[in-house]
Amino acid sequence: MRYRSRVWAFVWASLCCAALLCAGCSSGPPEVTELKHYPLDSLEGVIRSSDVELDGEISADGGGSLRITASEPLVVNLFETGDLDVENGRLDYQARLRTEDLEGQTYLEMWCHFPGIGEAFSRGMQSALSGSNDWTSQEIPFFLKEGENPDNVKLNLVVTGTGTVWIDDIRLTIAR
Ligand SMILES: [Ca+2]
Repeated sequence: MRYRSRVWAFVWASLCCAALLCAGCSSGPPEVTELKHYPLDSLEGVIRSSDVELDGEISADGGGSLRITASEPLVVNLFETGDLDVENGRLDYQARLRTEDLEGQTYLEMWCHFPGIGEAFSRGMQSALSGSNDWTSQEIPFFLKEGENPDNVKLNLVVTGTGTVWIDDIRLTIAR
């Protein structure tokens, strides 16, 4: 009897493991969908017009970039997406950044607005750049729970000091 109960315990444990593995298999890797792409080959759609200009010479994608010359700390409001029908996933704001003689830091910032709730932000302070850097890829996530469906997302660039920052090839994706 004792032996049999051990066997059953083993069979039961094996079944549980198999069920867990299957659950892992069926969910698979997250599916990534591109919601917005702003190549910044022109100033079209860029919200903030002061302190920013198109740079046709220096770019990450070969088609021009946006150059920000900061003489004081500033938040550059680049784009607003308007209503997006997404929830229950990870929003990622991606961009290429380059800096020259930056005193202070620069990083990406994203604000998500939810109807009837308000705004919440995500900031890339942990991967902030300062000084001089060639093009680097930056990415900040915002985790949307089920039912959290933003009616606007603001894509900003924060500069906490003075210097020159280039931004290029902005994308907003969702992984779910
Ligand atoms: Ca570009």
